[in-house]
Amino acid sequence: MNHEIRLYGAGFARSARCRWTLQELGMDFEEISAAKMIGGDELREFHPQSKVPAIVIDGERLFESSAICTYLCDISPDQRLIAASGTRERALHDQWVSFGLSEMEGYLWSNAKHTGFYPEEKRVTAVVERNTEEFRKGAAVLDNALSETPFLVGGNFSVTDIILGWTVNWARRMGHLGDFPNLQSYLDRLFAREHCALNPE
Ligand SMILES: N[C@@H](CCC(=O)N[C@@H](CS)C(=O)NCC(=O)O)C(=O)O
Repeated sequence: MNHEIRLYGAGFARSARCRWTLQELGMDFEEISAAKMIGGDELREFHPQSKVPAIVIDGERLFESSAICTYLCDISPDQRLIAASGTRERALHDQWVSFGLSEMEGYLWSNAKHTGFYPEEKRVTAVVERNTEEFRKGAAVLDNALSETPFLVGGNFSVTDIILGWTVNWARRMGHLGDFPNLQSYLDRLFAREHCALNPE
């Protein structure tokens, strides 16, 4: 079934997860380059915090990159980029997405705020140190999981890897992968994919 899809995105931002998912699924879509719209009222119509990504699918709005990617896969079951709801594999998808966003990405995001996004007077160095410790605990769990399998669910590439791969690549770009060789080789496998949308720098 064809869908009318409009993605509000910005380069390598989290919207890259959605672009990559759409391309893996072979879905047609229009991407609005929304970097300059962030924080403004026009984008707020599609995202309550006026952030990217936001998407409009057949006239219905959705935000949060992991929810968007998961939904796109659910409406394209023939592409087998996600397991069906109620299966063990789907539970593992939910597990790793929750884990990656709460135990890893949240700390990276807070670090980005305390090292750059916030004005100097709001930045707290001690928060960055604690965040980094907590991030490393999460990264160690993922690194250990990837010592036994090339991809996170069922040994095959899936949308779970698109979502977690973005987080791991952000960690690499912030210099946090030194002690986690399995995360680095995981990224190598992701970068080798034709539609990989991760920032290579
Ligand atoms: N949890 C959200 C995060 C969205 C988000 O923070 N997007 C960033 C770009 S990667 C953004 O628009 N930031 C602008 C801001 O925070 O003002 C998701 O995964 O979609």
